[in-house]
Amino acid sequence: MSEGRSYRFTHTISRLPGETVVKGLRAEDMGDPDAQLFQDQVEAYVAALGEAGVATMTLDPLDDYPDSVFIEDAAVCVGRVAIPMRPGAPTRFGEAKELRSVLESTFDEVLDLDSDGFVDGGDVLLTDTDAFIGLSDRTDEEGFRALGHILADYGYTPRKVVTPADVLHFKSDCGLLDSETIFATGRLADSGCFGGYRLILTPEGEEAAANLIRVNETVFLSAGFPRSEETLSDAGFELQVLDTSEAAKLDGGLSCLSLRFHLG
Ligand code: CIR
Repeated sequence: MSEGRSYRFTHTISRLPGETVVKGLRAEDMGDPDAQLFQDQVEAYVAALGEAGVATMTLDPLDDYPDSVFIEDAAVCVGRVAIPMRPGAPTRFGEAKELRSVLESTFDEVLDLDSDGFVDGGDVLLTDTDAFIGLSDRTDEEGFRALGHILADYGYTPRKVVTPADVLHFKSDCGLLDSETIFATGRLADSGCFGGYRLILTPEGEEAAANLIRVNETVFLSAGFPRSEETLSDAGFELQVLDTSEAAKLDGGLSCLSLRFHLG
């Protein structure tokens, strides 16, 4: 079933952070992000995505939503279909509605979750065949059921998994490297959730490197994780290292900063 659909993309959508990004949610205060530097980092990220072979779209900041730069949480995209999420943080719930007109003009179909539950895109890892959906502080059983129901129609097997305690999103701790291989932290892999996949473990102490993305032939990795870089280069992946220091201050990483999809 659609070999490579989990990482072969033609398009991305990102959103620039606005001035209010300094009010973004965080589990632990490491200081506010610098709004200008954050914007520069998102622009560099979008340029790098373009070099990986996708057409990029960059949306204006939404000042009413300090966390809206983390656009991945507001929708899940499968081919020509977009599914707005129901973000689990009250200050983020409206982001999906703000995104809707862009989704409607970009995708053939926009499908709504049939649920009062909650699900954040950051808790959803799509492989070519499976949809891992992590229950977390942001994603609940009802959200899992509703999203799993839609994704099953597109050939994905929904797999209910659990985001580790004290970890924001399932994908904070893992990223897809190819159709069979996942880069994951030991604390997540230890839960045994990745049966059927080859795992490369994130080196201890470099857990934040796990939130990587693959786009076509390029694996994007956050800067500052030399052992992860070595491990992934040795495994034969083509790496592009990007500075995500400002996103990290709000518990975000590479996957959160774009919606990636294939309009084939
Ligand atoms: C939040 O707490 O919702 C944001 N500060 C960070 C969201 C990161 N998104 C992601 O991991 N997909």
